[in-house]
This record gives sequence, C-alpha cells and structure tokens, in this order.
Amino acid sequence: MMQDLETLRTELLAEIAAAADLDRLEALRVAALGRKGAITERMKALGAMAPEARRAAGQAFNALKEEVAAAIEARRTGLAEADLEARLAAERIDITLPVRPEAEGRVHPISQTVDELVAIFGEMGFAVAEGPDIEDDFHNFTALNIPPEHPARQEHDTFYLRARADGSRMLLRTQTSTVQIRTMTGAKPPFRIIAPGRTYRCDSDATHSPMFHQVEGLMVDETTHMGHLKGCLVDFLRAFFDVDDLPVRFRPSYFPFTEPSAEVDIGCRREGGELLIGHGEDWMEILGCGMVHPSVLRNCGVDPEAYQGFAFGMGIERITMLKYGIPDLRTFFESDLRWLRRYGFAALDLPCMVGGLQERR
Ligand code: 2U9
Repeated sequence: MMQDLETLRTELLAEIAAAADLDRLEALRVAALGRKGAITERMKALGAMAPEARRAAGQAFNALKEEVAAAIEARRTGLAEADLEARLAAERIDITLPVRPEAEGRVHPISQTVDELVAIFGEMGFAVAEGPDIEDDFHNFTALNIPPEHPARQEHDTFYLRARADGSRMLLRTQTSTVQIRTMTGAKPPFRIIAPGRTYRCDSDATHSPMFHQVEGLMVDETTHMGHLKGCLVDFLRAFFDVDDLPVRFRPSYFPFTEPSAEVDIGCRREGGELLIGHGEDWMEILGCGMVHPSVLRNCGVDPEAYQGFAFGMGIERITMLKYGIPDLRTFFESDLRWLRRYGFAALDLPCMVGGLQERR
C-alpha cells in the first residue's frame, strides 16, 4: 500500500513537471485530485482498514494530496510566466519604426500650423519657448503694462481660479506673452523666441472659443528696430501663405505692451464666394505687433536704455482657417473624425513651410 503510494507520487510529480501547458496541467489535477481522481479513489478504500492502519494511511494520503496540489500550483505559475514571456516576445513591436503610410491617424491642422510656424521662425533664428497655462496676475497682466482698471482684467474675459489664502487668484493665461515675460526675467538679452500655445478667454460664440491657440514672438537686442519687425513679419507671412509677392500693410494701433503698435493686414480677394490670399481689392487683418514698451522691458529686469525689441502675436486657428480654407472655428475642437480626415494631415507630411497647400488649390 505504502509502496503503491510512493509509485503514484513519483508518477504524478513527474507528469506535473512535464505538463507542457495549462490545459494539460488542469487535466492532471482532475486525474489526481478530482472526484474520480487517482488519489481520491484510493482514499475511498481507507474506510475498510483497521483504525490504526487507517490513521497512518490517512496521514500519508493527506500529505500526498498537499504535495501534489502544491506542485500543480508551482507548475501553473511557471507556465503562466512562460506564457507571458512568449506573448511578450510574439507581440513585440518596434516603436522606433516610422508610421506606415497607410496609417489612418491624421495630424490636427493646429499641430500642422504650429510645426510650420516653428519651421519658418526657426529658419530665422527663433527658438521655441514654453510656459504654464495657469499663471499669476504679474506674468499675465502687471508685467505687460496692463493696469488694474484695464477691461481685459475683468471677470468676463479672464478665467480665474479660486482665491488662495492670501486672497490672490491664479488665472488661465489670456495670451502667451507670459512666456516672453518668463524668458526675459530668467536670462540676459539678446532674445529671439516664439511662444506657441493654448490661451483662454471667457468668450464663446461662432468666432470665439474659450480655449484657443496663439503664437507670439519676441526679439530683443541692442539695435533691434521697427525695420527688423517689418522684414521679419513680411517674410513670415509670404512663407506661411506661400505667396511670394503677398501685399502686407502695417496700420497704427494700440496695445498696452508695445509702443509704437501696429496691426498687420494682408491682401486678399473674393472669387465666387471663396476668399483667396494674395493680390486683390481687399485687406484681411492677420496679426498685431509693435516695439516692446520700455516699461515692459524694465518690469522684466531688462534696461530699456540699452536694449529694445519687437513683439508680435496672432491667433493660430485664424491663420489656419485662412491658409487651409477651414470655414468654422468650432470644428477645430469637435474631434469629428470625418472632419479630421478632410482637413488633417498625413503623419508623414514633413513640417515644411508650404506643406499641403498646393494640392488643395
Ligand atoms: C512682451 C511684449 C509684447 C505681443 C503682441 C499682439 C500685439 C496682438 C493678438 C493677435 C490676435 C492676440 O490672438 S490674438 O487675439 N495679439 O495683437 N500681441 S503685440 O506683445 C508682447 C508680448 C510679450 C513681453
């Protein structure tokens, strides 16, 4: 009887160790420990034994049951780990491979325009700078020469966060100028940066979105003047809209953070209800700019006697709509896949200055 048990033990443990997969292991478990299993069947004979022998045999059977169950559990863990390793090896993908041309995903027009802006201004020596979306009053307003009573500060334009213990309130930046302020306070001139990013204003209708994108630019050096501003923006607009002789017009304007200030228009015409950028009878306002106000330089620790600079700002949705003929601002934020298939860009389109324009004409 004990001899039989030892043979059974050796056989079962060998079979368990050799089980090639989880199915085989489960079959072995049923065959050994199930209701009609080898161990269970033998234990049924215990009842016919003398009490003394039964106790000894019972203990031996219980020990065997436990040993076999533990061996099955250990093998199960081993097989599961091997299974996982095999799956990881089989499903391994090389994420450094480039996207296949037939991939369905499209690049959002906003991302495409940002890539183009970075390429064009990068060519002119501008680096990209970034900053937080949640800002304080100093970086969004005070440093920019926007006085406390200025209408732009009022609740209806600015999203404020709950007041902190000291009564001050953080806000969602209303323009990316905050980034230029941070750049200037943290370093020494010269500066030549663009700051593309999200901005927020409490305004929502057909032509305003509470979140939109801006790109602002800043160049500060000892001799930077308005001629540089004009040349830089004219070059940018002609490259961005891919029109070599694009008419560009500077109109005097006012911003608290620049002096003098200007608004810039580009030539356009209407043909059969379509707006075309280029020579024509009409003008289209496209951006604002000016020479950085001396007070703004001073607020950032830059000596306005030694340095001067220009700055500009424009709405990214607006220039994207004009370049690619997208008629409705709200569609930018609807995540409609049909819209993205029509207006999005293939992932392999390299961000170049005129990407995607020709084929749409
Ligand atoms: C610093 C100093 C000056 C950035 C500028 C504009 C003019 C402008 C608007 C265009 C459309 C914002 O998206 S929009 O509503 N912007 O007209 N922005 S000058 O001037 C700065 C920025 C930073 C330190």
